[in-house]
Amino acid sequence: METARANRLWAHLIVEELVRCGVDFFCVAPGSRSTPLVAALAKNAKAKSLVHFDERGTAFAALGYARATGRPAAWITTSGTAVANGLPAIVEAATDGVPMVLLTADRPPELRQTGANQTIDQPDIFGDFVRWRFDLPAPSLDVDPSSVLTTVDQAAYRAGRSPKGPVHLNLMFREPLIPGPGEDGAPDGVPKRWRAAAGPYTRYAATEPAVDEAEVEALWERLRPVGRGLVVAGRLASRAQGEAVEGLADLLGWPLLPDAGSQVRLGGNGRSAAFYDVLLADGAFAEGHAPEAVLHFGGRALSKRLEGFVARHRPDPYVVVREHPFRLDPAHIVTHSVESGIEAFCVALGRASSGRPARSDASWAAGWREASARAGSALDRTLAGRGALEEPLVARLVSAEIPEGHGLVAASSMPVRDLDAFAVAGGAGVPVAANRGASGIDGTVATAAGFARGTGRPVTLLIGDLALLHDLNSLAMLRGLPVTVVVLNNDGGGIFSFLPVSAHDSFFEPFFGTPQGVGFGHAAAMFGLSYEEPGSTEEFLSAYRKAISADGPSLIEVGTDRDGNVAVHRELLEAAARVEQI
Ligand SMILES: Cc1ncc(C[n+]2csc(CCOP(=O)(O)OP(=O)(O)O)c2C)c(N)n1
Ligand SMILES: [Mg+2]
Repeated sequence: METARANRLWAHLIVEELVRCGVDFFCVAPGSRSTPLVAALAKNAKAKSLVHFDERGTAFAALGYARATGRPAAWITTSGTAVANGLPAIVEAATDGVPMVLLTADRPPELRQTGANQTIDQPDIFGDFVRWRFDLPAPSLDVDPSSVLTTVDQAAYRAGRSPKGPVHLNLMFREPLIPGPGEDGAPDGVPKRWRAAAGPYTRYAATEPAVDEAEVEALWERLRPVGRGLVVAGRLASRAQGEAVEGLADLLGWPLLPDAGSQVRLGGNGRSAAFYDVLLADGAFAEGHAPEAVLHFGGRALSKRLEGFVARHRPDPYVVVREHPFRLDPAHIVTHSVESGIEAFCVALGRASSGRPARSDASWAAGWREASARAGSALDRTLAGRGALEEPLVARLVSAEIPEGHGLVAASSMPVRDLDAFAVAGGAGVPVAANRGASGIDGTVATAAGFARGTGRPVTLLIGDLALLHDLNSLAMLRGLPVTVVVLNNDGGGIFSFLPVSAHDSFFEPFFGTPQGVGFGHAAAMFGLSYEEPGSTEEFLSAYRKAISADGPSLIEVGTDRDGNVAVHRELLEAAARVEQI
């Protein structure tokens, strides 16, 4: 049975080589064509796996794992539409520079384009959303097995080097797929040099994009005379990056505006303008605080008000520093775009500043900081005054309560925006993940499952009702994981009530509001999550504290009202603006 032996050998090489490259977490859904890969995975003592029945979920779990660890996970699927189900997560990973290794099983060439069962055109299915793709031939003992190893090494390297992202290996397997249980010994034909070693067959020395020193010097000369500059910390991959950006803001003497995904919005150093989004809602403040320069790090910031503010004032210089080469300039006003490791750039700029200190205006930075602190107090007073469990209050309570050592995932739509705008300025500096590359509301529960596995921490997921319904079956992945799902159930898409379309009474509700009229108690029971439906702040706090200290998953459902939610947002912003005008 040469075919089965060749399949076993190649699958063993692929799984073991990925592990040697540091890709040791495999997200798997059941299927037949991928049998050789799954059999090799099951026998590899160093590999860890997450098994779930839905490929869309396993792909998002791989994404969440990589967000937690900075390392790619591998995604194994059978052939056909199973492969297509990976696309949403792959789009998000490609857009946000998250590494991932896709292993899709396929039929051999004689069955392609023949109408054979579960056979579709797979090799280029992900188009430009993968950084690299390769269609391996069906395993054969006549092909040098070293070629399999060098292909895997190239794939792992291309996923992890700049620009990071998904890579795709399409893997054809001919039947019989694996040897029978009786003939199930170790694979033979393993390259000798590799068998004797513990590391990868080809070791890639990765280069980090480093910025030319002369460029950095010139940039510092542009930045140092600026009196009124802003540092924006957009979405960053780690706490270390966030802290490096905090340090640079101090060096410049400019206020730091930390996005919810910056890893320093929660548990920051106390010197940032955490409530900048709330401040910018106040037209007078925004007009009186025009920046001369902006230095932006990482992914796009969530705040639409910040985007509009910067576009209106057209700061010059406006510098964007990112770890990949892609443009971040929706308003077409960026003057310098720097591709660099975030920490490396901060170190380089620090070096360039030596002996040539920044000449910032101290009252400018203090002005932002003090206004932000006043806004924070105004939010507390207003929320306490209302008493009811409103969406911004729940986001604020979670940010204040979540302990060190935990992790937080925020869904697209209002949950992540409320966290951005209304989270407390202090709190624990927990890692925060949000799928804001392409801002989908899909796959969020699965992302949280992968994030929990990757961080090894208890995780809180703050999510809207539609996003939870969208990924309901991923609740099955939470079994045994300490994940607390806090669902803000406003019976539909609450974000749309903030848009001009909400004035169109004749069609708004059925097409945008989209009320589903569901509660999540039955889903919690179906998937084995403990369930609470608190009706007051006290009940929420007690349910949340209990849930986050449990070993298993919990679901806390908070019922809110979409119209009331618009009103409370308005009230909070007005209260903060009023403080400024006193
Ligand atoms: C996959 C996907 N489909 C549609 C959208 C458009 N969309 C943005 S927000 C939103 C509503 C989300 O509702 P919910 O999760 O309940 O959050 P809420 O708006 O109520 O805060 C939709 C449908 C999207 N971002 N992603
Ligand atoms: Mg909703």
